[in-house]
Amino acid sequence: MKRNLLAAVAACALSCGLAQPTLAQPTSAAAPQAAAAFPATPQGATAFVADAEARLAEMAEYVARVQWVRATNITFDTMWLESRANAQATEMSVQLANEAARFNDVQVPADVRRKLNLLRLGLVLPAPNRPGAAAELADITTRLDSTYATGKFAFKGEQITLDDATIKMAASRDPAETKALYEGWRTISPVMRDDYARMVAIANEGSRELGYADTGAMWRAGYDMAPDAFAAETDRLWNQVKPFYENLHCYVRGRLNARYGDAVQPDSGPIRADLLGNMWSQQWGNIYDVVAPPGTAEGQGYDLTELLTRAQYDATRMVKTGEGFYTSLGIAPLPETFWERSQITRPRDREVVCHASAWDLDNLEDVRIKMCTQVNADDFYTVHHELGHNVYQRAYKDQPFLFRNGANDGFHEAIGDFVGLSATTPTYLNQIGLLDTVPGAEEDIPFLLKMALDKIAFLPFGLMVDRWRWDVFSGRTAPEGYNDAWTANMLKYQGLVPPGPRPADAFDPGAKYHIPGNTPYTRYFLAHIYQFQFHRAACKMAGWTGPLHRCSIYGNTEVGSRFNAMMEMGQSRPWQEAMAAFTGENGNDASAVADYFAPLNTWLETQNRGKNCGWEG
Ligand code: X8Z
Ligand code: ZN
Repeated sequence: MKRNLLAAVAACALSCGLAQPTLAQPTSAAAPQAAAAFPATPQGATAFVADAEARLAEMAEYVARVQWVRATNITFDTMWLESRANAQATEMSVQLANEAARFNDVQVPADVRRKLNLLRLGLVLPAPNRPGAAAELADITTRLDSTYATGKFAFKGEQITLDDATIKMAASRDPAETKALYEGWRTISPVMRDDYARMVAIANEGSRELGYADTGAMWRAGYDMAPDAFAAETDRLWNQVKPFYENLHCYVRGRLNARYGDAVQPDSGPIRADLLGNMWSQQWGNIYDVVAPPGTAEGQGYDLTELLTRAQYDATRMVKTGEGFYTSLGIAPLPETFWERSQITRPRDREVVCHASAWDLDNLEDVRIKMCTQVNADDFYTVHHELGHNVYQRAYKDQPFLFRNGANDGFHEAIGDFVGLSATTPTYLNQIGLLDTVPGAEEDIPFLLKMALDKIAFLPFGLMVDRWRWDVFSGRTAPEGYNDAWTANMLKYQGLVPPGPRPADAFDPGAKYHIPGNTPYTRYFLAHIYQFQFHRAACKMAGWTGPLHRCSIYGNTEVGSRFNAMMEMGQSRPWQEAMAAFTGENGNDASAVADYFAPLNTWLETQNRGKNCGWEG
């Protein structure tokens, strides 16, 4: 995850996780003095921004450390502390955002103008400027996040956690079992619904005071283009890749039908969501064995989970291996404190937030990850993903505080995913000794199918989460309709249905981390486009002329230094310039996704010939 400016000052690093910090020391008397100290002149604006950056930096570190303590040890007291720290930070951020408006009509240097704008965009959930609002909002967000993190449910007579359920969901091929897991995990979230509705109301009040129509409009404003243009841009990208998703959906549906029969999965209409090997059906790679090309038996000649287990990897070795990829690009090794202070596995003796995240505690060198790493293919990917956040954070640490962030939030999510595209190639797995031989061209379709199950299947999920939230924030979806709207989005975008009717009190969105965690999600949709743009450009730079899915940039320091140059820019320039700096392209472009998967798309079309693809809804 990536941090938002003020708000998150903390930083949690990026995105994921945190509850959303905000900044600052509470300082009651500061506001009235601001106008006098910083007159509405160019010099006043410059001094105001410098002062804001200093205050925010201090608050950010304070909040990040409190958040870290809560996220790695959830108790009544750590929740109390985090809630208080977040409230202070939100108050500071809101105050600075409002004060920034005094310079709207003052002619200021471009970087000062950019920072003034960023001050207004820094919060994920702004509180209105009335006593008690920030505290109430902070209580709710800490409670929501902690409820998710500590959720457990009964399965076969045992109380299980999400970690356990994730592993079972990946491995189970028994539809009664996957249904029980799907429904069981969703029993943790009905209790969140009223809190969520109240949170939406408060944050919308705060967003309106900052001049936005609602909180969703504020989120869409962070992309160096008009918010409506950004929404239209996500539609355009989705339309570019949708035919491909429909081909994959059609093929997978047919294979599930062959495996489970008409009573479980008909060969028409939507797919049953619990059959896809993932609690939210967001990545489907875990059911590769079920959908492997007919005639190839288990298809792809290796299973990464098996290779890691056979080579006796443990969690720390997975992280060390991830670090090794980055250092091979010429990027500095992680600081010693990373190893001393990170949470790499789930502690046995306390409640923690297991959803993976990367943190930047002091906005300088104190970077860490917080994971409950398991030795499997999913976490091999996640390790590279999280380290990408840390690498980005260190690359932009010399920027002024307000520019220490990703070019946009999709960039932050795309760094590690881009590296992961090389780090999952058979060539690389062979180089690091995990795979004995590099398979030939006969493995191309199996390999691409496996990748598509994760990367293409993700696209509609990456879009639908915030489509739901945008409607919630705008009021188009009222609290009574929260669950139905979520289910309707699953059908509309993903072509999926739950395994059975949902109970009247269901709040299924609350069972996905980023909803109670308040992490905007469109960033991951963007990252699933950007990582292919980065990969295509990097492979070209490396002189690679073969198929993109076989390209690995491992060990290429020239690519590494050009990538680092883009990362060093942080958020100092519009993201389009950062994109151009590395790829020579100046916009979002899904053609790189099409290029990467082209052979598979052709293959899927042949497999689907004569079928009635698609679904109603
Ligand atoms: O939340 C994450 C990362 C942390 S930023 C583990 N991801 C999304 C998710 O799990 O839903 C990475 C891919 C999508
Ligand atoms: Zn991330």
